[in-house]
Amino acid sequence: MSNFLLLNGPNLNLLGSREPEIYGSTSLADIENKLSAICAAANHSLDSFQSNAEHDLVNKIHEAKDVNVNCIIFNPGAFTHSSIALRDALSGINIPFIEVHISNIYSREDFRQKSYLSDIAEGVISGLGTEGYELALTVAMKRFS
Ligand code: CA2
Repeated sequence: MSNFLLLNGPNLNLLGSREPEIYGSTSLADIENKLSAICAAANHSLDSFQSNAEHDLVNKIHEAKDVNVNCIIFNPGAFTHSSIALRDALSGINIPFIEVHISNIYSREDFRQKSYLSDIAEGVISGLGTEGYELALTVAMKRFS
């Protein structure tokens, strides 16, 4: 049995309620439930956490080490483009993570095209909608179980 962590950053609690043309109509709860079901069927566990606060995300990343998380599936939201603190937290724990973006950050504004995390991620999924989370989990279960 392996432990996975689904981590979502700022404003992703709004998924499904606004801007469906960019982020789709699936809610964060739908995504969390789907990934939990996939994990349960494979006898793995999934912890899901969303926060709008950078320090809560940093603390959750630190905690992942204590509870032996095998892989983190992380959509850092807008912190992708600004947060050295999240980068340092992820660098410090030595747990693989997969960066997920619902939208294609490379087809959007210039400021979204810089990620402070991508070069230390196992890989990045961007632009495949909310299915990107499931794709990340599929790979995480194969590689990090
Ligand atoms: O495409 C992604 O998943 C992003 O990480 C989403 C972030 C954005 O800042 C990144 O550049 C790309 C924004 C999340 C905001 O989510 C909302 C969802 C519904 C309604 C409003 C915002």
